[in-house]
Amino acid sequence: MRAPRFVPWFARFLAVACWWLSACTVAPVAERRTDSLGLEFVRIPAGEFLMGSAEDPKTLAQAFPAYDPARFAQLGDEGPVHRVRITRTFWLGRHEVTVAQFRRFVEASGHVPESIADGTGGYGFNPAYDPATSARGDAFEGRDPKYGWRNPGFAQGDDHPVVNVSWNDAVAMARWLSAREGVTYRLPTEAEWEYAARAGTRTRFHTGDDPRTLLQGANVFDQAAAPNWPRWQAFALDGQDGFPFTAPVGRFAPNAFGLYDMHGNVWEWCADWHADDYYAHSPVDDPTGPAEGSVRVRRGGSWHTWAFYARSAFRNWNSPETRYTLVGFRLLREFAPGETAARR
Ligand SMILES: [Ca+2]
Ligand SMILES: [Ca+2]
Repeated sequence: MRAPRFVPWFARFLAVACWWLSACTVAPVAERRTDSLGLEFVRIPAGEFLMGSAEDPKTLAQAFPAYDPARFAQLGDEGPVHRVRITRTFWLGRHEVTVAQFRRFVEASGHVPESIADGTGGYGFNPAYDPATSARGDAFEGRDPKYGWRNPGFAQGDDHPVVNVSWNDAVAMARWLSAREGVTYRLPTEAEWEYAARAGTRTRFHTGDDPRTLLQGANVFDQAAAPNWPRWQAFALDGQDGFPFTAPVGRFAPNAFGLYDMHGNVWEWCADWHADDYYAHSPVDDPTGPAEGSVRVRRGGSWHTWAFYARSAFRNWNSPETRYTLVGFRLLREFAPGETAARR
């Protein structure tokens, strides 16, 4: 008996419909909230991950041939790789804190940023400045009162990440927001930061192992930035990310948690003191860093950072009063707007 003519047609229709439905299936949209200052937060679920890196210097030297191999023997604080459990869901800034958001904080709170309060200013880009002429070889001119969060020596729009802000300034903003919103704002711990940056990945960057993958996901030291520092041309990313200085937040692809600029744009202050040997004895659950120290951790690299130092595992640090053209922050909120402990 002859099969009804509509069967093949219907089968084809079903196949096309299934393909269309699957093509339309996208990754779940990250749950987001916005607070009264306009800061957006992304819900980061509790979970566990492997923190740190155990890559051997030979492998790194092959992957980053322009670098002096001695650099790869200086990464002891990235190990040992160890399991960390983040036991509480938290909300992390979708973006780095912007110039406009920091200005609103300063204007509403009366906080005087440290670069102004101590009178010594910040750092800035001056094309006429030669790092070789400075005692420390600083890449930027400073400290100088003409530089600060309002003026890093290059143009910044309101939607760029604020720079020249100290760890103390970042904590002051978190405390002010905590009082204003009635919930806890703070800097992320180093463990929360790396957990959030990796978003389930074990690769050097959340975009992959190859530094060139950063072109899709980060504003780092690239061919757009290199002409301003020709001595470091060899370390510039092989490609154009389009930004010789800071970029507006959120211009590159987010990671799997929906967070932007975890690599590059600006270094981000973390809550912790830094210690080289901390990973060897840190607790599994919610590590918060050494009880005391002299320098605070910063993470993720910046618009001026060579790709190698923008890796998820890389740890850097400065004294809490440091202010620099490359360092900003993102805030963590322990509860979403309107959320209570009972509902969490
Ligand atoms: Ca760049
Ligand atoms: Ca960043």
